[in-house]
Amino acid sequence: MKINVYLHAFAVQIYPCLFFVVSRVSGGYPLFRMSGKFITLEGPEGSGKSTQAKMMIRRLGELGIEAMYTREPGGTALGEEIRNILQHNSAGETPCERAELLLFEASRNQLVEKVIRPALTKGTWVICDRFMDSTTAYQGYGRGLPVDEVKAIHRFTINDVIPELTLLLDLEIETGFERIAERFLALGESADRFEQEERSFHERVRQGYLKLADEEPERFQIVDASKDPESVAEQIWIIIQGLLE
Ligand code: Z5A
Repeated sequence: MKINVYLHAFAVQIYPCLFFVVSRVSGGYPLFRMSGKFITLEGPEGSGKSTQAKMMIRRLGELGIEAMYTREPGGTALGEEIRNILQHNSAGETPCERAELLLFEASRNQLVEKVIRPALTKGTWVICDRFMDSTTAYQGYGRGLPVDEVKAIHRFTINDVIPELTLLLDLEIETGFERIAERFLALGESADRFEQEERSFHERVRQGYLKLADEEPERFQIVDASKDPESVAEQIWIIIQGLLE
């Protein structure tokens, strides 16, 4: 009888109080998100995501904050294999639209469970070069797959590992193409499957990104990526300082 009374008191009074305190402390998110911060970089091709990710990690390091770089598709051994299939048709055939989407999601789930979640749990910041919004922008808005269904698949894939901040490096498509062309010339690279898509595809992707940012202003920050790398880094650093506070 006495045990029942205690159990009842715990269920009705103590547990709700504990839940309230814990969720206040953790900002309403699962506890593992308390320590490391998860930041994603998004944007059209050539917008400077990789360049900025590396500059940001260097600057965080100067403050004694451990931060790691990872990218999509890829970031794990399995993910890098999938990247090869997706970008260079290494399986010998072009994936159908929904198969393409699911390959991106498979690479993502592997990255989430093997790299991102463990790093965040340890308190390491994760700076990810593309994440779920790339799929919404490219496969949803770019290819024309139903955006609501694409977002529902993300929820399954990311399993509660949600970016705290998404930096959208916005840039005119033409400027991005020019930067990539310069890089091809300098490094002797050739265009992958996505880079061969026509201009209108990339324009739909860019507009899709802007729509996503408009829908989730609390997560997205739009950065003008047309400036020189140092000015873009400065815009980003102002946003990061907000996170540090
Ligand atoms: N994709 C998808 O469809 N669905 C998905 O779910 C995911 C991806 C995750 C991945 O290719 C492709 O997969 C991508 C979308 C699709 N394809 N597209 N298009 P990737 O990883 O190889 O490509 P990317 O993510 O677009 O990376 P990128 O082309 O290398 O661009 P970036 O990382 O944004 O830029 P960067 O490497 O930092 O800079 C590019 C060049 O510009 C380089 O020579 C820099 O020195 C130069 N640069 C950088 N910043 C500046 C500034 N500020 N001024 C002038 N020049 C600059």
